[in-house]
Amino acid sequence: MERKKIVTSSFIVIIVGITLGIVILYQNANFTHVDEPKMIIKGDVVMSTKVSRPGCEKTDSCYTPSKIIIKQHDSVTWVNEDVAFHSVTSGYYDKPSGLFDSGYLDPEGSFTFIFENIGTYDYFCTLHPWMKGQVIVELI
Ligand SMILES: [Cu+2]
Repeated sequence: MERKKIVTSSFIVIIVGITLGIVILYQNANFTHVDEPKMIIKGDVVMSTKVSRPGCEKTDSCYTPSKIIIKQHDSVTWVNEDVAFHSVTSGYYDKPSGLFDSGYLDPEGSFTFIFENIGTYDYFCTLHPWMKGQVIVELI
């Protein structure tokens, strides 16, 4: 009889252990899910990862797309999907035009500008001279 008791107790301990294990696993899985970063804003132009190092200019992919064509009075939203700071600044690296400047954009940060006049607008990143892009604004 004593042996049966031990077997039953062991069985109960094992079942409780497995149940606890499943509960802990489930909680961890849930926690990981909640903790995942979410990109809420969808950008027209994206600064993707690793553009803070030279190289993206070779494939014209520092800003993606590097050239965007819009209609007059439309806006463009840039989203920083990199882990480094970037900016969206009108003009050229040594010659900002002063029309727009996002300042330093945090990772996941975004910047929107409405283009009221037709024309071709070059822009760059104040932190990374190789990062260049262009907005072309056409008549409606
Ligand atoms: Cu940059």
